[in-house]
Amino acid sequence: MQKTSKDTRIILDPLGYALGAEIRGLDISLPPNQKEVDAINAIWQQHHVIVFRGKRLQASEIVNFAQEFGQLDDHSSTPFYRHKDFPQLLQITNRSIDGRPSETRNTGRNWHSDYSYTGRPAAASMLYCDQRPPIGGDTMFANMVRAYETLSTTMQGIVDNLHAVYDISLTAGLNERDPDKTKEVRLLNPPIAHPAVRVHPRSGKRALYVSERVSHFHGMTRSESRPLIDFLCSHATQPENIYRHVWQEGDLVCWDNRTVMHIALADFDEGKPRHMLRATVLGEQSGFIVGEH
Ligand SMILES: O=C(O)CCC(=O)C(=O)O
Repeated sequence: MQKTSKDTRIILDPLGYALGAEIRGLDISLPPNQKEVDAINAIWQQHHVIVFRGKRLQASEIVNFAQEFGQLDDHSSTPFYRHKDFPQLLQITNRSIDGRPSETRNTGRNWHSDYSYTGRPAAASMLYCDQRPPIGGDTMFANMVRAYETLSTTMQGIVDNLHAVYDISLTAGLNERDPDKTKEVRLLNPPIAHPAVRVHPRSGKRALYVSERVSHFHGMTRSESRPLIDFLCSHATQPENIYRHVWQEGDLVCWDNRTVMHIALADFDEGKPRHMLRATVLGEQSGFIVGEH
């Protein structure tokens, strides 16, 4: 199915049943005009993940494009992994950085929404594929609006009243990183409680906001919380609720962290380079520090 927006000549191809759409007809090496931004935002709100395929971009072009969609994070909550000239770009790579083995090679190996462990969880992320392994290195996305809407009304009522405590220590791969940097990153990001249902500021849609980086629900013990966290995560990640992106070099994949969670799969030969750059659009202030480590 194809739909064309008359004003912008944007072509839209849905990629998945639950979420995901490819946008064609736009040269993303140039900053979009306001009409194009509005058209992209409308598609993004409906499909949650949007994909621009196969356009080789410079770091500056990624930043110029991304900043049309909101204020970009300078990644100060994870300061060691930023692009040296563009702090608005986080390097997710298994190439060496500054002559040292990369510590972000295993970023994203459990289901999460970006920067949920901060007081300003990301609104959106835009991930550019500079280099991909010959096979695999895919990323999967889950539609958290659909996950919420397919809960029973009783369960919706329960999660509506919960705050989920996000703990950066549950970030997959953290323990493989330099212990001093990890300690600093933990101090920068103490455990924080966010509403377990996030309301999208533009669409007003309610989305489940619980991931594998939740340690417990505020006011509940960890053992009380565990079965509910596990249930909600497995409910949200059922195959029919997923879009799986198979990367090509030059792809820019943009997801809305308020309505989607994602996971980076380790389904590739670690000896082959995979190099990605991520721009992160800041979200609203949210949550309260719970003061436990
Ligand atoms: O490398 C990927 O495919 C995704 C990385 C990730 O999980 C993230 O940027 O939050």
